[in-house]
This record gives sequence, C-alpha cells and structure tokens, in this order.
Amino acid sequence: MSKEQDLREQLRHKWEEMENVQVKIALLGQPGAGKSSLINALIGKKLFEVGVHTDTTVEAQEENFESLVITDLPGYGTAKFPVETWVKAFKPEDYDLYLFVFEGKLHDSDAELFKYLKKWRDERKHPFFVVRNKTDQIWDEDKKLEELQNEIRKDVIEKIGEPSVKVYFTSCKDKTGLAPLKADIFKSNIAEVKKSKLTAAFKAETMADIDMKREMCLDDVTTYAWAGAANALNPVPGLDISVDVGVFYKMLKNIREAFGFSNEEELKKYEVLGPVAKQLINKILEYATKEGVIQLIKQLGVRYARQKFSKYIPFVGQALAALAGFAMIKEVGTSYVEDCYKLSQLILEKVVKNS
Ligand SMILES: Nc1nc2c(ncn2[C@@H]2O[C@H](COP(=O)(O)OP(=O)(O)O)[C@@H](O)[C@H]2O)c(=O)[nH]1
Ligand SMILES: [Mg+2]
Repeated sequence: MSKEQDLREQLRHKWEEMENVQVKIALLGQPGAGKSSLINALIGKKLFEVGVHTDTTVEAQEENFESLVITDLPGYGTAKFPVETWVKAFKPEDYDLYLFVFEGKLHDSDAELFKYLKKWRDERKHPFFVVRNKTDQIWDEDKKLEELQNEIRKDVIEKIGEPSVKVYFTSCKDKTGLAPLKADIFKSNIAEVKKSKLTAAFKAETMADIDMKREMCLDDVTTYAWAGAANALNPVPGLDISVDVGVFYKMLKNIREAFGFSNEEELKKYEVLGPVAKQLINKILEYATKEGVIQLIKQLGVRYARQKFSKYIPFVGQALAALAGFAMIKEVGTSYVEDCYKLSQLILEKVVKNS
C-alpha cells in the first residue's frame, strides 16, 4: 500500500469510527427511583415513559437517542432474578457506563450488584455513577439537608465498601444536581470518541455545557475535513476541488444535532429572540439539505480552487484538489459551529433572564 493510500485508509477509519460509534448506557436500580426521569432530564427529551411500574418487567427496554443506546434493565434481587441469575441473563458487563439510581434505603441485593459494578469498572474501564434522586423530597424536621445527605452517603459507602465513592444528589423535578454528574461522566475514562457523542446528546443547560459542545464540534470538524477530502475520489466537475458531498452534509447535520437544532420547526420558534437570532437561524437552515450543501460547494469552490491555492496552480492535480476540499470543509464547518454556538448563547441568555 502506498503512503497516500495508507493515509486515506486511516482517515476513512477515523471517520467511520466517528460515524458509527455508539455509547451503551445501562440504567440500574429500584423501580420508581427515577431512572426514566433522569435519562430524560439528561438528554432533554421524553425518551422513556415516566411512572410506569417496572416491578414486573422481565425484559430489558432499549431506546436509542442520537448515538446513545440506553437500556433500562429489569430489577434484580427479586425471587425471579437473584443478582447472579440476573447477571447471567442480561450480560450487563457490556455497557460503557452505568447509572445506578435510588431513592430510599439500599438493599442487600444492591450491595451484591455493587460488587459486579466495581469489577467491571476495574477490569473493563466501564464506570458507574451512583445517583440519589428525588433530593427535593429529602427532608426532616430536626435535621439539616446536609446532615441527611451525609447519612445517605455513609450508607452507600458502606454498601460499596469504598470511602471514595461519590453520590450525586439530583432532582429531576427541580432539575438540580445534573451538572456535577455530567461533569464527572466527561472526566471518566470513557473513550474520547464516546465522550464526544455524550456531549452532543446531553442537553445543554449552562454556558459551560455549550462551551463543551462547541469544543467537541470544532475537534470533529477537523476529522470531517480530512475524511471529506480523502474520501473524494473525483474532483467536483468543473472545479479543481475534491470533496465528498456526503461527508460535508453529515458534518453539518451532526453539528446541528449536537446543539439540538435538528428540528426546523422548533428552530424557527427562536426567531422571536430578535433579528440576530433570525439571521443565525436562516444561515443554519440554509445548509440543512443536500441541495443547499451542493449549492454552497459550487459557490465557494471557485474561490477555493482559484484564489486560495493559486500559487500552487502549476501542480494542479488530485492532491491540490483534496487540499482545497479540506480547507473548504474546515472553514465552513468552523463557521457553522460558531453560528450554532452563538444561537445557543442567545437562547440560554433568554432562559436565564426568564427564570
Ligand atoms: N419528587 C420527585 N419525583 C420524581 C423525581 N424523579 C422522578 N420522580 C417521579 O417518580 C416516579 C417514578 O419515576 P420514573 O422515572 O418512572 O422511575 P423509574 O421507574 O426508575 O424509571 C414518577 O412519578 C416521577 O414523576 C424527582 O426528582 N423528584
Ligand atoms: Mg422507568
């Protein structure tokens, strides 16, 4: 294989990994604790039905959201499913990360499960997160919230047998406590490409969240630019530019998705935020179709093929055409990320003002 082919292969591989990777999340814990509510709050969408009694569930329920595959595993520690039987039946060791959600007292079966969670974390690098949900209901006339939380923490530490274990106190009702959980998920040792998918799928609640989305999208733009240039076997007809329209289109689509702008109707609702928002929305929607993207490539193509690289013109050939393609995707991708980012800022500012 020539060096060029080898490089093409690598770029294609990186791009395919980015396109196809999935993050498998397992929801664990007692029925009614708020597993469905928690995942819905994290992604900002009603993916799982809330308030459905799962006590009798004997099957795993799987839902997809963007690149996430979320599985609500049936309860363990029942007569039908002692933990050991449950582990054999559902292959829970295969998930990328576990969200263990609870509200009341922990049971012996939870302690039993924690043994497995620790094992999978240590041996397979699949982290778990212990979430005490319904913090809004933690109340006692004689004790402060902090004191009550410490008691809960102590119980968890005892059941897990690790003093360093963290407990995340959330309320899906008040939408509190989600930020520290998200931050620690991103700090865990999940593969970078999977973290990038999580960043995209989780709903942005704060400026820090959209900063993270921006950073992640800008990183991805470089990968798209390489792939879009390397994948393009034939230069665009009539232009000395070589670019894969499909990759170009996918890049813009994924950026929109990461910022939660994939639904045109919903996006248009933000036009009420003013002329700047309206202008950004128009720009974002302009390239939401393949035709729009082709139009853009044709417009920009002339500039890229003739001006930017004019000093290399004596060597016009496929490499130059690909170089122009790379530069074009990179520039368009970057400015698209910035447009989505600016619009997200406007939306968040408005939300903060109103709350
Ligand atoms: N007060 C309060 N209720 C919650 C919270 N999270 C979920 N719930 C309620 O608890 C019930 C069970 O929630 P669900 O998400 O279906 O729990 P799951 O069975 O673990 O999936 C529903 O009635 C939810 O509305 C919370 O943070 N605070
Ligand atoms: Mg549920």
